[in-house]
Amino acid sequence: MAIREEPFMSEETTLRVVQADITRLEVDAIVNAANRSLLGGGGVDGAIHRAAGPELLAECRTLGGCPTGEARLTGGYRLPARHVIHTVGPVWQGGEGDEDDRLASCYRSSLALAREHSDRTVAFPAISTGVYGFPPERAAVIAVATVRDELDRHPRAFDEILFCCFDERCREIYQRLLHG
Ligand code: AR6
Repeated sequence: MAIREEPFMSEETTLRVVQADITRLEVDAIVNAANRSLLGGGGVDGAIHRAAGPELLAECRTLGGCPTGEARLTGGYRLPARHVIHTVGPVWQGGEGDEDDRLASCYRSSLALAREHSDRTVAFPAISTGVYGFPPERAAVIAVATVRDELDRHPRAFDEILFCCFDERCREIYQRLLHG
């Protein structure tokens, strides 16, 4: 799949939108939109487990799951990425169930783990916007605002944050949010 790149320079860190299969990205860490079992599933989770190989599932089994809004880090195994940061997004329930805060927490928790492990380039999928049904535009606003806020708090922690979109619509949304 062709990768389209839309760089946006913040003061210290580049924010970039790419339309790509996240399993192909040569970054320090990719984020996985997992479920609370951390034992694999469909969507981006399934693609990451297929590309990383069975060693990833073996490591995930040792973690004992992950609550919604938190994150856990594993190796990347056969992926180009050194680490996979597994985070569990909220299932969309109409917006009345704290979904916005839980989604923001996924981005914050993932970046906190990346910092701890010196991962300076990190790629996020559009967490919760597939099987979990979160409206894509609303999710992207939260993703961009939360990442920008974290970069303000930790201005030298990262070289590049990528928002990895699987489809054109997602890419357009992020492009608009980043470029105004
Ligand atoms: N690369 C980048 N993005 C992708 C890829 C890929 N290879 N494949 C899908 N997407 P989803 P969720 C996009 O459903 O909504 C799993 O079964 C997809 O187009 O993967 O958080 C887990 O185990 C969408 O924009 O994650 C959980 O049970 C985005 O990734 C559940 O799904 C997220 O879609 C999590 O649901």
